[in-house]
Amino acid sequence: MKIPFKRSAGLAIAGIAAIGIIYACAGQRTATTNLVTGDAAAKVYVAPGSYDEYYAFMSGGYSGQVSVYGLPSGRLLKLIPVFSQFAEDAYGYDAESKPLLETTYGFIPWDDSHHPELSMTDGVPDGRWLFINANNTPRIARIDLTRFETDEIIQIPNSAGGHASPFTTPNTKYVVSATRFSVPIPNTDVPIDSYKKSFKGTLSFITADQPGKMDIAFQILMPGYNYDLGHAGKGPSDGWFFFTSYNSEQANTKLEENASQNDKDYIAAVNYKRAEECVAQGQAKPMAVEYFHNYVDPGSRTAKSEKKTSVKVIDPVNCAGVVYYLPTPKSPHGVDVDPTGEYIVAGGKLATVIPVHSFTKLQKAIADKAFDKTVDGIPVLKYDAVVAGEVQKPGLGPLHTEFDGKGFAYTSMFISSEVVKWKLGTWEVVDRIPTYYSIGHLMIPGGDSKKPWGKYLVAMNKITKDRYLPTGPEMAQSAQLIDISGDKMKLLLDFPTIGEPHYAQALPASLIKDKQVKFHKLAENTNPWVTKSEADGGITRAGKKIDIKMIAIRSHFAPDNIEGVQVGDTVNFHVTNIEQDWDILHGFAVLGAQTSELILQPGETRTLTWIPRGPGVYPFYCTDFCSALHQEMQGYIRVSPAGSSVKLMANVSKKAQAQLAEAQKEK
Ligand code: K7E
Ligand code: CUA
Repeated sequence: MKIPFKRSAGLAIAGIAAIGIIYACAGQRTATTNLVTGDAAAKVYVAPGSYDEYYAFMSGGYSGQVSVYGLPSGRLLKLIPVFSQFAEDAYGYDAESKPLLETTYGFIPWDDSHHPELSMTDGVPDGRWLFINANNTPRIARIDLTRFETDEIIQIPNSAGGHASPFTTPNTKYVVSATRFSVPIPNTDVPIDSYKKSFKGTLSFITADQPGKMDIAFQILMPGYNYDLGHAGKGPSDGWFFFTSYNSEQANTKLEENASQNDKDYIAAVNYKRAEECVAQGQAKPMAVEYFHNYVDPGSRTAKSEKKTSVKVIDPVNCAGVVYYLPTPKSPHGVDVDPTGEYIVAGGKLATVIPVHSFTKLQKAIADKAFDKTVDGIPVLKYDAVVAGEVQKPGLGPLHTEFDGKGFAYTSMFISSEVVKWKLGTWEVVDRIPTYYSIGHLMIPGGDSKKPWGKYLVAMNKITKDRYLPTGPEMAQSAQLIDISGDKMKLLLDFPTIGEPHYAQALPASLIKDKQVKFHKLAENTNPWVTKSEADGGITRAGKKIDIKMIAIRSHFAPDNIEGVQVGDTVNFHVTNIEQDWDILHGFAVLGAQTSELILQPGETRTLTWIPRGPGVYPFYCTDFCSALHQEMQGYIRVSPAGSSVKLMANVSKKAQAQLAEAQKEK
């Protein structure tokens, strides 16, 4: 589970060194305990009933989900399902949410997610949405932060491995996605060793500022390298986007060796305003492709899928000035832009320095045509013409950098297992702190934005080993909270995480907490199967399809006795929770159900599909402890043999019958 990351990152050689260091660290437990200073406990203590200061959104990595933690306590607040089915709330199981996971490859129940990204206004996280990428089958999801729910997923065509994603532009006009794996475009049956000739990369810009309407604005066709990470420019560099690439060797086998030959790979600097011009001038060619766009209709809370059939593709040969390459040592991983927008920091994971490019110098180098060569229409700038400086002897295996807004940068060092603090402009290392163990990403709330809230840093570590009570061969991955408010970094807290949190973003809780939806208004529920009162419940048959409309309220279902179902029927329970009160949920489960249970938020309708296998009487019940009479919240459904003469029947209460009669009289 952790090994493939090292391999894919080309860190095999590094990995050997890392193991040595891991064991070295593991042998120094006393020393690590002493790293925690006296007031650490007070700094992370959030008294019962009090709130945390920040929401932190962590990717689940191979779990495909997002988990939400409070900082500084490290308390887990919620798990938001995104790219994987989730039994706790029937995400990806019930009829309403399943279409979110549709792709051109069919229904995908599990993916790998890496980078949560908050929406921004003027380069600062604004608390509207969180985006996250699916890495394996490239997609981008939008999570609405008034409900902490996935509302939209768009698939990225002409792409394989959506890793450099979904980094946002300063006003969330675009989120991006780049191919990690180059592939034949369009993908077709060719020999793998025709890589250099037939394989290409793409950089995709996806419009993101309209909920429910994400679309691919354009793609840029790139040389067949591996595109790894990205970040938007800001301030003076607003309008530009930077992507790291490795494998400029264009190896198609044994990359750990063959893609580590060149002294320098590239950062692709994309002028996306120029790309927009080329699209407007008709220089982007429409290409026939298929991809899905899935989104939740707000009234019915039901996901819909639409298939799209074309994208606009820009070839840099036909759009001069759209992309430049910045030579960057050596197989760079992260690329991070400082709060001023002037410095572009690369994590050259096999490099001995941290190279920093200057946006001002980049502009001058373009004006001066300080080019080494051109690759597929893309000018390669001279390293000396664009580099602002190099952080010397930072440690081993620099991966990712974030900023505190006070002139300092913090870089994660995978191999030497530490966070290194250095000064922008002078490039001197000013502090370092060990992490336990093998840090990947690090995160400062707002730390990739124009205005970081530079009080805490969270280290996300790949290896946990001896940090917690052992739990067999697999340990939870570990995050560490570090106080960065002073000159010296101070370790405050370890907390376990869910899946592998490649990255996280955080923002002050005040930006989100007062905007929460507390329940869905029943009057606004437009689900075709909504049941708004007991009198509306009932059963209908259409051929072998049975639809049961049912309400749930403390502490009963109505109807709760159902007959007339036959073996061979498919039964849809459409259950509406008619509560109009915060946090009053009901559940629904029926004996022998082959999918998940249902969990119903107040005011919403969800559907469980059940295929009874034999005659009998099957109980159903509420799975969420909702009241003192929760255990009374139950019912029965009778199933008869095929062809039976038992009549369709769904009981409703006397009160509901009276209401029904009254309503009919009025008609
Ligand atoms: Cu470095 Cu996928 Cu951002 Cu993991 S990636 S560490
Ligand atoms: Cu409804 Cu328990």
